[in-house]
Amino acid sequence: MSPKRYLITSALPYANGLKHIGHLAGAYIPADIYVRYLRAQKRDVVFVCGSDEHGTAIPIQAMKEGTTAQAIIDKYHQAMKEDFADLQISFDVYHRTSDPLHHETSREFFTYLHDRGELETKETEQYYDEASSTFLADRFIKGTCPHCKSDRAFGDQCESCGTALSPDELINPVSTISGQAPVKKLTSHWYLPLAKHEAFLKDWILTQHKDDWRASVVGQCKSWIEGGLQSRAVTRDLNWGVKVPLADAEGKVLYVWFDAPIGYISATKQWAIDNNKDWKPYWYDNDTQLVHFIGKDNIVFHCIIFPTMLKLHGNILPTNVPANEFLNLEGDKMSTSRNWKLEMRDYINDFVKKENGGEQCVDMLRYYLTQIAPESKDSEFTWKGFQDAVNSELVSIFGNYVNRTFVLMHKLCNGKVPTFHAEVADEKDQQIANDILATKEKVETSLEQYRFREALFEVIDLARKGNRYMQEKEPWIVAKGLAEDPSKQQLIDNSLHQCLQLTANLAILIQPFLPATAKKMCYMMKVVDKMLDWENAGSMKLLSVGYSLREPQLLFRKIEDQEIAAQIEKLKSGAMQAAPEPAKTNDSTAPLHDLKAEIVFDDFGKIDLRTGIITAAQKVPKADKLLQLEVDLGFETRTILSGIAMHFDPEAVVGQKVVVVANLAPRKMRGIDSNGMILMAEDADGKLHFVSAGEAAKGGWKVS
Ligand code: B3M
Ligand code: ZN
Repeated sequence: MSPKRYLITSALPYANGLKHIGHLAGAYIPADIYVRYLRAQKRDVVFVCGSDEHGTAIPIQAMKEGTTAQAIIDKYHQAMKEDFADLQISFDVYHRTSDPLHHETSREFFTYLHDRGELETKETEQYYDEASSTFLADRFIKGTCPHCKSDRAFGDQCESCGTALSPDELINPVSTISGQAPVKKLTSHWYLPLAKHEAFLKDWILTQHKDDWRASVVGQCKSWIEGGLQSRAVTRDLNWGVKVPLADAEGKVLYVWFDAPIGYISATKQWAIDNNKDWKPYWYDNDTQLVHFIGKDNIVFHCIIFPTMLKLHGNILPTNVPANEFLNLEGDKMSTSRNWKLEMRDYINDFVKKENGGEQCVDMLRYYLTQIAPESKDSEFTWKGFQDAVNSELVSIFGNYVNRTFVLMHKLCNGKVPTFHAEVADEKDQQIANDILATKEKVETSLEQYRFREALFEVIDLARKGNRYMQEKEPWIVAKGLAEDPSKQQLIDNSLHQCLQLTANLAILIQPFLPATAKKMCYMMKVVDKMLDWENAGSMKLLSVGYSLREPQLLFRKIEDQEIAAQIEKLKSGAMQAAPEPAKTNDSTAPLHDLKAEIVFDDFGKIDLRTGIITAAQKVPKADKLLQLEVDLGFETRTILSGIAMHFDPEAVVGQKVVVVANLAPRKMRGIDSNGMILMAEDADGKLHFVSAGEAAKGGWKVS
């Protein structure tokens, strides 16, 4: 018995910056596939999301961009909403937590818990900035890290070594607002006493859901519960967020992780208002399946804290929380501070919005991100992997199958769906029909267990079987004997009839994953979208005999080598402009033997290395990391941008004899053309040193 209705949520992204493909692969694409599948089954489903516009992340971004918190959320809310729409993530509502409806909903929720005595209050001492008369959230306190001694440490985490910190651990703390040393002051807050709910959480997660939730999710919850459940503060001293709805709570707001998940409820309310529906059954009726799609860093909030809140508030609990692991990029973790990332927007601009792009490029990305989805362990996006997935699977298997079917049908069957002559059918014709039905069932099982990679694999595998079937039947060879034996047309008809019915089935099965492709296939088959209803899958009568079909269109274009090379280059030059990665480890030998793959002498021979003398140096405006250098190569003077500004003052490098990669393709950064690259050596502490050509060197000597 299937449930009466579904409420599907994707994590509400912080409105403090554009989101990258790791987010997309983790919480948005799988949710969208699931929702499209449910819709194709005509289930009652609402898909909600929205921007998370509270928390310290917002005012901090405002400080960075020199603007107001309001301007930040307005900018990024709009941008994220557009990016999701461009990538065909089909939310029924994309709400925002700054909306009055959300403030009201969150306050009601807090009040309900408060009035029933479910929250405790505690007084603690917290850092206070006297200059600005505010309590300081952890992120607003900076100091020296007690572990690595870096001064890039904050009250919640050290940016250099990554250790989680509390403000008390910082050496020489200062306020990031005033720059002054903060003082300790008493403050009181409301807490959710999780320990009181331990028995419930244990039973609900570790017993009831131990088999149907992902092992990684249950595992994280288990270690949290077993580590001892602490009371969690649900309010903060901050002037940005949902005001605490109590008389004695001046200057206090709800903690962002208290109000953000309530955002799912507010979004549902907004959807109900917009569509003249009732939102209540989606949050109160036990016959609703609530599923949260998130990344693994949000597990505790969605599996422990929010469910406890929901239970106390009388709501239903999530049926599943299919959290994904992380997606790495070209051999490294994605990181905003190191600028090692691929933003959704970059992909949209470089592929979707290009002349040969469009919706097919949306589907190409959706395909690859599903194929490598980090469902059970971290996985990796590589541009080469993207190219291979598109060229050797989408183009060569799926696209090729559909195209061949259409071309042959036009050539051998007058552009019409041919009759199936049962009297000459063989077991291969039957086998392909069986394969279709079996695939449908496998895709259903996989999707219902949130195994999206596996489901997609089955669909592609069916196209692979279609190619094999066609190859075995070879109707184009059979056609050569037609003049001698016209009855052979029946064999041709049978194979193309089956191939066409398979094409129609492929459109249904691929639709949740690649919606634009399915639509294009419907256009080619001259059928309405209704044919894509899931219940039609498995049928060998989707296209009527004698029906004439359109000329084929290419479903996917190839990804060229140059496109891949350009993206890798862009990624690397972007990262070069970001802060140099601080040394991650105290083990000073570790990174040094990390040799790259072997190359042959010819590879090395392509690089033209020359000696040069730096004759002038200046900082590049608005780029903390870059120095603009003039380098005398003897035969000419070059402008070269180098990411060394954090290590050297401009004055200190003038006169330096250096080694230059002289034949590197020019690259524009911050509007300046950089013509070459200076060789630098990095020691185990992450400090940079010039590779010197020796004191006697003149500009232009060859180095080999
Ligand atoms: N904004 C954190 C994140 O984007 C947070 C999710 C809220 S979901 C209710 O990872
Ligand atoms: Zn540190």
